[in-house]
Order: sequence, then C-alpha cells, then structure tokens
Amino acid sequence: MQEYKLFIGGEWTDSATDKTFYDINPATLDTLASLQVAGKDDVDRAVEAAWEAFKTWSETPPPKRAMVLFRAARILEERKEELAVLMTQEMGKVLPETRGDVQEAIDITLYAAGEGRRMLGETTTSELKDKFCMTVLQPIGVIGVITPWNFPMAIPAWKLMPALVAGNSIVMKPASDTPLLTIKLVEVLMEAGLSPGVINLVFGPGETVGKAVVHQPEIRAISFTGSLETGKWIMGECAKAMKRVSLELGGKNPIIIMGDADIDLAVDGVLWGAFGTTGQRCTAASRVIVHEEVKDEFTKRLLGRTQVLRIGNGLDPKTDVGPVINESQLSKIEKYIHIGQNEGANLLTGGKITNPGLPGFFFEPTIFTDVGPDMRIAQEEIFGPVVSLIPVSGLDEAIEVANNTSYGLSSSIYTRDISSAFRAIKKIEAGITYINSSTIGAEVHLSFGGVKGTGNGFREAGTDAIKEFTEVKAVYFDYSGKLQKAQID
Ligand code: UN1
Repeated sequence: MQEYKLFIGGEWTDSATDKTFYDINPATLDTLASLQVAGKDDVDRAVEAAWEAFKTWSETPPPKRAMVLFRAARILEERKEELAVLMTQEMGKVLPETRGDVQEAIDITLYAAGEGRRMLGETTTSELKDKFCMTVLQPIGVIGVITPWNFPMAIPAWKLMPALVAGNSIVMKPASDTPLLTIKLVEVLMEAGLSPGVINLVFGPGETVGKAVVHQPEIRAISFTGSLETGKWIMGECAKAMKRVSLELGGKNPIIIMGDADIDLAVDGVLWGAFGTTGQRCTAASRVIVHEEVKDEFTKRLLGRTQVLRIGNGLDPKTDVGPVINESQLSKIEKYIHIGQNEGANLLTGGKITNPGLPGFFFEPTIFTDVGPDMRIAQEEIFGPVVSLIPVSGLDEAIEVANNTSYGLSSSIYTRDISSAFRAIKKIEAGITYINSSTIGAEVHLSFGGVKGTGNGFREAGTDAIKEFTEVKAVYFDYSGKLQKAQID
C-alpha cells in the first residue's frame, strides 16, 4: 500500500501532524493508500512555496505555460485506461464513466492550453486625443482549490488548468475520498515540466484542512466545488477577509417530459441522468416532472428498465450502477427514503441498501412517484440513485415546478414542440438547459455553473474559465505629452 506525505514546493514532505487517513475502495473496502493529514503550519508552508514559485511562473509567457499543459494532455491520453481503472477503484463509478472523467480532464487541459495564445483583453477608444486604452488579464496570485470526490480528475482539472495557464500558483485540498487521482494529475503536470511549488497538495478533512486553506490570509482566492452548506460557510468567511471566491454547489435538476415527448428517448435520458454515477453528480436528474397524459406509460417503461439495472463493482463490464462513495452517504440516502415515505410519496422500486456479493456501499436504484413539489425529497440534494416523479398538467405548471427549488444548475425538457422547447430555455432558472437529452453531459468549451443556490455567479470551463482565475486591469496610455483630464477637457 502506497503512503503519501504532503506535496509542498515540489517535494513530498512530512506533515506537522502525526495523523493519517485511508483511501478506501467503496466497492470492495480494500485500502488503496494512506495519506498524511496536514496541519495549519503545513498549509502556511504550502502557501509560502506557492508565492515563491509564483515569482517565476507568473513571469513565464502564457504560450510557454501552455506547453506544459499540452504535454500533460498527451501523458494523460497515454495513461487514460490506467487512470480510469484506478478511478473506478477509488471512486466506484463504472469504467466507461471513469474513462469519460479522464477524457474530460484531457479536454479541459487542451482547451486551457489553447488560452495560452488567446487570453484576450480589449482595446478600445478614448474620449481624449492621443490616448490608447486596453484591458489585460493578470493572474490573481496564490489560489486555494478545494474539490469534491464525484469527478476525481475532471473537476480538479477544470480548476487547475485555467488557473495555471493564467499564471497563478495553487494550494489544493482534494476530497479525502479520492485524493489519488489528484495526486496522479499533479504527477503528470510535474512530468510535463511544471516548476516546483506551482502546485502544492495538502490532505485531510474539510473541517480542519479545508478551513485552514480558506482562512490562510495570503491565499487570494478560493475555488470550491461541493455542498451548499459548505459553500455558504466558505462565502461568509471569504466575505470577512475580502477574499475572492467562486462556488460550484448542488443541484436538484429537473427533467420535464411533455405529453408529445418521445417516451423511449425520455426513459433513456432519465435512467442516465438519475442512475448514472449512482446519482452522485451535481448535474444528476433527481426530479422528473411528467405530464399526466404520458405519466402512466412513462412510469411503466422507466420501472421496467430500472429493475434490470445491475448493481456491482464498476470494474465489472456487466455492472450498470456502481457503489455509493462511503458509509455516511449511504446512510444519508437511506434517511431520505424514510423522509419520502413519511411525506406520503409512493416508493415504486428500490429504497434499500443492497449487497451484490461485495462488502462495499451499495444502494438500489430508487423511484418515488406521486411526489409533491414541496416535499423534502423534491427539494434537497440526495446525491444518490433516487429519483422523484412529479405529475403536472401543462408546460407552465411544469416550469413552475422546475423552478420551485433553491438550486439552479442543470435542467432538461423532452418535447417535439419547438415553442415548448424555446419557452423552457427562456423560463427555466438554471445555468444549463438540455432539449431532448438528459441533465448531464456538459462539454468543456461551454460555461458550466448555475443560478440561485448553485453558485455565486461564476462559471467554470468555456470562455468563462479564464475569468474565474484572472483579474482585469484597465490600462490608459497617454502619449499626448500633456495633462489631459477625462470627463473635464
Ligand atoms: C458534477 O456533477 O459535479 O455534465 C460535474 C456533467 C459532467 C460534469 C459534472 N460533464 O455531468
């Protein structure tokens, strides 16, 4: 079993605490690695190393910084299969999905590398003669990055790659359930030629290590993906310190199925959105808002397809649904089953912890029907294979129900009517709307993020990726040789 220290200033160094924790395979409960828990002093050391490295990295021309990313993408491509297998062992999701996760990391790496020769500012006019005006993008400095376990390589890459090409240096705390894939990603970047100290890794629980990163006074910005509750706390702390913060939080993503929808296509989309990644995506479809005209037919077909899903080890090609990440998530999902039943929803199938001959954390794909839009199972993010069917009688009601949530990440509508589709695009309060496909499957060259409780206005990936990690400077270049006064002369 591999033992990991902390990665600071380009070296694996001992933590100041004598604590360690274990990285466990959620299907087999095998221990994959042990890792040292960082202390506050270690976070300080990491920040110091990051500022030291910032001096040269921020002065390296962006196209040269981008070359590191291009090389990293090539190495990731060569190791894609090996990394995907390791990710299934560490996180549990099925192999085709972990291949997709690594591919998403490769995609954003190449996309961000392209920014090395773009990172466009603006040139514009001046109200005064012989004066030249432009904006340039500059790095922020040292950024604290805190990532979740459900996309062990893609989400770290979404944050790291644009931040790096923009010239920042990083102190990162990966999720304690999936630190290995972050370590692999950083190893690849180091192999690709990243200078020591540009990325530093500290490990351990959010309550201590995450907190120390958020509170570290020399960290200029925090980029966080995780729960609404933690995100709110981080935003509050960052407000007190006037620290920049970008948040990517939860979702309660709806799929609307209209009476004119292609029902089989909708069933495919709901199965993929609700039970893919065992429901553990912030883009998972957890509410299906279905028109009464097709409710019975849709429910029957969905039930048939759900009951034949095979639960098991994600490495087994026969498995459709892998394990849940850990014991506490498993009990959280179980708790929501009781909540749903007590609220009066009808448990159509699933609802139980199960054992496919493995000791890990498995939960049956679960469907609730007759769910009221205000029930807790229709409001709170469960982050497991549980979907709630909510009947409606028309488009306006469907959109109202879709928007009846504190989140606003992804959304979808199945319809053959163009007007319904455009109405949904306009009216659904979400950062992403799909037409005739599921709520998951965002591509890296489009902005990713949401409204309301899903975030604080930032977007990741796409053309917004660079904005998250740069400051804009406005430059006024006066070559008139005399004092000119804007708004006055
Ligand atoms: C997440 O669920 O945290 O669109 C990210 C998707 C993926 C990204 C999901 N490309 O589902």
